[in-house]
Amino acid sequence: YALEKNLRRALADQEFLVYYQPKICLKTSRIVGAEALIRWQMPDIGIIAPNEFIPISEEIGLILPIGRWVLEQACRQTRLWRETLAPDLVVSVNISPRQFQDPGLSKFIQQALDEAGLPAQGLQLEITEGLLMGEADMLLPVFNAIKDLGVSISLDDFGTGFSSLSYLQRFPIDNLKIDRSFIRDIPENHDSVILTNAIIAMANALGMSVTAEGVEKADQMFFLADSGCQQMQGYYFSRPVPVDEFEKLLAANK
Ligand code: G
Ligand code: G
Ligand code: MN
Ligand code: NA
Repeated sequence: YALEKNLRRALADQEFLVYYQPKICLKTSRIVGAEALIRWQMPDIGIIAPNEFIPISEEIGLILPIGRWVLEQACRQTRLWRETLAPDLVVSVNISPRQFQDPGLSKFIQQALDEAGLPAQGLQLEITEGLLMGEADMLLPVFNAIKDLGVSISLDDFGTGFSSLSYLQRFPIDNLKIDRSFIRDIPENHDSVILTNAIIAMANALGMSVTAEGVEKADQMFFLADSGCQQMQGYYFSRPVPVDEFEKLLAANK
C-alpha cells in the first residue's frame, strides 16, 4: 500500500523519466529507432527500474495514466529529434495488456500524435505475445483502429509466449522482436541459431520486419546482419540512456 501511495505521488510530482535505447539498422549501421523505457527517479534513493513498479501499476490500474504520460513524452521528444537530428526516427512505446483493454486507447494515441505534431509513422507500439492469448478476438478492432492511424505494431519478447502462431495471420503485426533468450547463445548454440533463422525467415516471408533484442557481442551482430534480420538493439551498441545522451548518439550518427 505504501508503494501504491508513493506511485500516485510520483506521477503527480513528475518523478518519472523516459530513457531511450537505440535500434540500429543492420544494413547501414545507423540509428533508425528508439525504445522508450520508463524510469522512476526517487528523491534521495535514485533510479528505480520498471520491473519494480510496472507490475503493481498494472494491478492497481495506475498503468493507464503512467502509460499515457510515457506516450506523450515519447511523441514530443521524437518530434523534436525528427526536426533536428534524425528525420526518420521511429520511437517504440511499450503498451501493457491493461492499456490495450482501454477503449480510449486509439483516440488517446491520435491525440498524443496531434499534440506533439508527430506523424503516425514516427510511432510504434510494442505489445507482448501474452496479450494475444485467450479472448484475443476482442482485441482485433483495437489493432485495426491503431493501424488505421498509421501507427505500426511490434510483437515484443517474441518466441517466449505460449500462444498459437495463427495470430500472425489474424492480427496486423508489422514487426517481430526476437526475445533476447534466443540471441544470448548465438552463435555458439546450434539450436538458438536454427530457431533465430527460422523466426527471421518466417517473419520476412509474412511481410514483417525483425528486430533482435539483447545483442551484446559483435559475433551476434555479424550473424544477424547475414541472416536477413533488419534491426538490432542491445548493450553492444548502447544501454537505455537519458535524453541528453541519446542526443549525443544521434549527433554522432549524422
Ligand atoms: O528498461 P528495462 O529493461 O529495465 O525494462 C524492463 C521491463 O519494463 C521491460 O519488459 C519493459 O517492456 C517494461 N517497460 C519499460 N518501460 C515501460 C513502459 O513505459 N510501459 C510499460 N507497460 N512497460 C515498460
Ligand atoms: O521486455 P522489453 O523488451 O521491453 O525489455 C527491455 C529491457 O531489456 C530493458 O530493461 C533493457 O534495459 C533490457 N536490455 C536492453 N538491451 C539489453 C541487452 O543487450 N542485454 C540485456 N540483458 N538486457 C537488455
Ligand atoms: Mn519492449
Ligand atoms: Na522485449
